[in-house]
Amino acid sequence: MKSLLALSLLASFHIAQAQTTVFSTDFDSGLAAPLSPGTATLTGVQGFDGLGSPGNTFGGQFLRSATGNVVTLTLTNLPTHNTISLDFLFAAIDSLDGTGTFPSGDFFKITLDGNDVFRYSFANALPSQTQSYVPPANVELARHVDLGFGGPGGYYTDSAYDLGADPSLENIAHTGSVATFTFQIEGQGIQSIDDESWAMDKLSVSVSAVPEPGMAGLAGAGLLALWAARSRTRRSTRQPR
Ligand SMILES: [Ca+2]
Ligand SMILES: [Ca+2]
Ligand SMILES: [Ca+2]
Repeated sequence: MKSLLALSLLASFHIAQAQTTVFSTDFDSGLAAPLSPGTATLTGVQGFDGLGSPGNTFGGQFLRSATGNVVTLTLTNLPTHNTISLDFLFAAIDSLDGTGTFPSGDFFKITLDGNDVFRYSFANALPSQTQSYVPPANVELARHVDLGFGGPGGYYTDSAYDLGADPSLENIAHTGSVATFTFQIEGQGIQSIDDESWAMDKLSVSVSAVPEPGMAGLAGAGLLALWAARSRTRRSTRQPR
């Protein structure tokens, strides 16, 4: 068991060590070329300013989108990797309506190379609405508070999330030299931007090269040999009893 623990620690150490940031933007000095915003625009963050953790907060401008619009991020010439990770701050703005029939049916969806990697509804308007997204630890930054745009009050409260802290967007299996992410709120609840919208800030993508199975096997074999040697030593010292 000790050797297995050591091996898993070794593996996680390698994953952490090999993270390479391949794209990063705070949206404050324009729109980076790999982003195709559709109808989304750079907009001041209003009351979202400062939400987040030290070094990773909303500020300046973010990319604000109407529901129904698709924002695309296309990264090319990626270094050799086995996994890809997505980090960003997500602003759920105004009266998003969660799961249900119109005006509900507001699902934030992220795809990677055409496959869904995230799809959950978000609800801001009424406490009785159903939000399918249940934030893991350290993800929720604000919920049902007035952070600007429509409102204040009424149906137009807002929420904020650090989706970079959601493990489901970390170390997604990926090996291709091109990665295409899309971001959108879709579903039957799509309404105009003065009623509901969303935004992203502090967007970054990193890739990691985990050890090849052969390398991990060699390390594991070495640890097992060490464990076996120590076991033999322990047995031999016990034998006189
Ligand atoms: Ca910003
Ligand atoms: Ca608002
Ligand atoms: Ca809606």
